[in-house]
Amino acid sequence: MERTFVMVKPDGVQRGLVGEIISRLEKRGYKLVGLKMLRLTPEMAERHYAEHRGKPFFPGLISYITSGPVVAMVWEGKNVVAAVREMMGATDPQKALPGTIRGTYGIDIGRNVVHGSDSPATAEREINLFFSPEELVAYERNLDVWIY
Ligand code: 3AN
Repeated sequence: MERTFVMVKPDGVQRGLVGEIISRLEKRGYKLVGLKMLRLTPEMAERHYAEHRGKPFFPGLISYITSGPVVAMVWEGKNVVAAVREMMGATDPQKALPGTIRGTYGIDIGRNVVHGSDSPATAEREINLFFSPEELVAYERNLDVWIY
């Protein structure tokens, strides 16, 4: 089964959207296999966002993502990487469709509530950056037969 890395960003935590985001993914049928709250160090933030190094918004991005605690998660299920991207909506909340997480809860690109990996390869890199293998839990749900 495919896995993806999802992070409720500092604005999402401050605004009390952790439960809402978990709830949407749970109700869709995806399985939570890793979860923790942490505050990113600048070093970790720079590793996570390495592809954006040198861009004009990079310093602001690093200070935003390290400004408060985040909730890091790993979610599992069929096609979960693309599905979470769809459920989050466009990076810029102004362009995100109504009903998506960002289209419902966001206004500004610099405060877009949530992160989700953009490909299975990125997901693997991001999961390994945030979680050790022992922190990921494989388990059966009776429910699985009703979803697949
Ligand atoms: P996504 O989070 O949808 O994968 P990325 O990876 O392109 O989007 O961007 C990572 C983060 O960088 C975004 N979540 C957003 O907070 C920030 N970001 C991206 N582009 C801009 C921009 N043009 N101005 C300000 N912040 C940006």
